[in-house]
Amino acid sequence: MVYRLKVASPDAPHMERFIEAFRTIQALNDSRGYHHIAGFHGAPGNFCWHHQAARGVGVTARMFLPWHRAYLYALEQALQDVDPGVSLPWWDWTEDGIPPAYGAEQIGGESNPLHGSEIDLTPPQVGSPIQRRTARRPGGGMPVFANPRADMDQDGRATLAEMVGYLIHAVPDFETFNDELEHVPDRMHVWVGGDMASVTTAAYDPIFFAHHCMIDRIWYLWQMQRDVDRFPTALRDSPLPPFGRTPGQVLNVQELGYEYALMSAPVPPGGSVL
Ligand SMILES: [Cu+2]
Repeated sequence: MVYRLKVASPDAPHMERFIEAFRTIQALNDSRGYHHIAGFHGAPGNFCWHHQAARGVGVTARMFLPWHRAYLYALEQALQDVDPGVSLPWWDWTEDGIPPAYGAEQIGGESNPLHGSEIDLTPPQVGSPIQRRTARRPGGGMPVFANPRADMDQDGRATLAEMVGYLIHAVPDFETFNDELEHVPDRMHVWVGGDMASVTTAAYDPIFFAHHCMIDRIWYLWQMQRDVDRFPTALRDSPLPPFGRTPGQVLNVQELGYEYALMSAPVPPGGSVL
């Protein structure tokens, strides 16, 4: 069992370990490598589910959470091939903008693998070639705010922390939880900007996985408040390509060999703010 911990400074022991494993798989050019896995989400694989739809699949279904859980797990498995004790960290964007571990261009005199990665996509994978390093424009893509929390305030809506607390504590049914939660990543993708703002390239930015790890943790905390099996029965055995798993097989994270360390991560207080 590994514990997924919060993103911390690059010299924290779990971050050093994660960064080293990440550097290793980023350098692999085969199916064990970061670029291959990054290609599942948008181009060239286009397997991801958002807002009950996946490209190339003519079915409407709430597969967003299980698909992204299986996706994070695939990356974690690739990292664990390098270092069996490594786990994915989660970025608590209710507290921080881009964390230094992801924002720094260099760490300890070496290039920081979490800062970005090379994209190399050519037709027919994409309409026109994308061959460059990933980029971010934090606060771009919408009026500039100091942090994502301020962005939510501007709309007269909840802060991100309030919204997360509300979702975990006050929304009992999976359908509402899923649909409300999906608005949060949309906002964060736009706030990070650059490649994160496009489904086609988002997963090539390493921060994608720290962001979705936070989403997965919110789902886990929601499950812990209720029961892990609260998921539409009709979707339980649907395939989640390309992972060879079903939603029913990813509901219980302990069965996948990981957990979120609750003690290091106080759950935001509940609220009825939406
Ligand atoms: Cu996605």
